[in-house]
Amino acid sequence: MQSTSKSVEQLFREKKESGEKMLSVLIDPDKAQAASLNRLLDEVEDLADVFFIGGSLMTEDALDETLDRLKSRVDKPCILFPGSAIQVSRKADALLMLSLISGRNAELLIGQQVIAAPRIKAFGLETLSVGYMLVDGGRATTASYISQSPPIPSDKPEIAACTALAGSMLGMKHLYLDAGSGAMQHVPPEMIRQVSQSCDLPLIVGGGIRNAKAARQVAHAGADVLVVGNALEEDPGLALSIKSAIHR
Ligand code: 1GP
Repeated sequence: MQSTSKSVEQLFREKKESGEKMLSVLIDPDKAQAASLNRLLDEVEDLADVFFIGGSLMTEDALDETLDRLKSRVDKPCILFPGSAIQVSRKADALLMLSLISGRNAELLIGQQVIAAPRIKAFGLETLSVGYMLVDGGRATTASYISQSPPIPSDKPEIAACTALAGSMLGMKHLYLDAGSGAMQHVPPEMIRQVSQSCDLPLIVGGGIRNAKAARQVAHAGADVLVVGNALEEDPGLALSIKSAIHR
């Protein structure tokens, strides 16, 4: 890591053990022009615990530039959340080494990781192994379309819990339940509850968390790290209410 001495994995583990919920602000490099990013950071730089950077589909070559802008303003871990092997940058502090365990697309279970691994090693990036699960959030998302994998039905928490358990038995150290960016409904509390009870791993939850009430439900159900993207892009001022809701 560049900006802090503690590893991100250690940070996630310690926060989980202390019960302190974390807020991750998702930055989409395609949408992070200087003015909009600065407007977002004015509101969130003190409230975010970490930043995730990435997206299921990137149409601009803006990853390095976004990280430069971000790191010139914040001293929080900037963590890549890659949709594919091209989303690797030496400028980040760490990378979520995602394996899409809810899907059966070998390319996203292991294929893209094989392609990215040598560059990740050469860059010296910290990697966090993550069992990544897509959950139906009420509409087709870029994540489910691009990954060519059906999401877990939202009323089947037991499928998510069994998938999480298998991921933990395979050695994954973090879990991520994602309803997809812009989801109509966030991951249901019952699914979060069953997954968090199935194994003792830091649990990241995102997709469709649009206000403080939703954030409180998600945190209360057992999420350790809440990821918010769209809602804060649209209204950065929401960060304060979301942060206080998850800390209550
Ligand atoms: C999606 O979890 C993120 O991968 C964030 O989703 O943009 O809907 O907050 P939103």
